[in-house]
Amino acid sequence: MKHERGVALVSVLLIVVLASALAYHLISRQDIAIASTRAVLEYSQAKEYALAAEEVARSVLHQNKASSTYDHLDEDWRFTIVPFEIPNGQVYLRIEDLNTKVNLNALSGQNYGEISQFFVKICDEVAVDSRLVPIWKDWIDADQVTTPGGMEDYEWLGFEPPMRTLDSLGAHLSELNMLVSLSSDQQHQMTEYVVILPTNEMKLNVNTTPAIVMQIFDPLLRTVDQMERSFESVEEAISTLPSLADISEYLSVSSSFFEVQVVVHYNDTRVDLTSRVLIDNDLSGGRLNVQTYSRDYSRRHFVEELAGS
Ligand SMILES: [Ca+2]
Repeated sequence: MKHERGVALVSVLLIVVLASALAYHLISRQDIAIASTRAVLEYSQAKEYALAAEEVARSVLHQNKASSTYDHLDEDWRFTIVPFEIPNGQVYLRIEDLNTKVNLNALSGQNYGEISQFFVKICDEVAVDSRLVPIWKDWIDADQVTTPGGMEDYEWLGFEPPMRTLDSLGAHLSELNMLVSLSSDQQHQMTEYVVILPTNEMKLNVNTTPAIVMQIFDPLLRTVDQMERSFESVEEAISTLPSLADISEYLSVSSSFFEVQVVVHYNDTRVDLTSRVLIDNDLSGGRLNVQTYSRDYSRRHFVEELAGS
């Protein structure tokens, strides 16, 4: 009898232990599910704040374009107030002009002979083999005619693994790494000079292009950062800086491409957004469009830089 009671007690204890373990397991799983749902919700909310900041930037750019025909560094879009305070967080926002760097896609356009010389100088500045210039040109131009020093499908198919050229405009600077090996320092330096825009036009805004890029065209332009630049026309800029006359066809006083950089801190979540926008001044329709053509959530921004602009 005693033995049977002992067995019953052990059985009851076993059931209690199993029930406790099951309850603990269920509670743990529920905690994980709650934490996971909270993370998803917070990320979605932070992403919405980032998109809202992009909308603010587009609106600032729209107002700027509607009010003046030229862009310079003392305009409102340069001084967007940061950070915006939001419930349980902050939003940092900065707008950068992209018509301040040499467009790599311009190598597939007109005037390859002249434009390639600008890129050769940039390669010299960042200590990259200038053979990159004809190789990149063949990579993005629509034809299969090999440029001197370049490579089209015929050459690329001989590699292991074999490759074929893109034959359309590049979309991201990282594509350069397909063609040549660049150190992270070289890549970083390259971004000071060049940009990839969804056009084969080369257009630099004389009011906003920094001296580091300007001096590629003439060493005398090394001092432009110390000047007040708010030229209303390219002719006015040339009258002050005569060496610009040689590259006047690549100059403008207004910009069409901008980059919007956003950082959102919301509770424990952070979202970094880099949006690129195109301002399309449809003169025939009388409409001004500020369109986002790319969004990237992978690039991390320095909040200090955004707050200090
Ligand atoms: Ca090609």
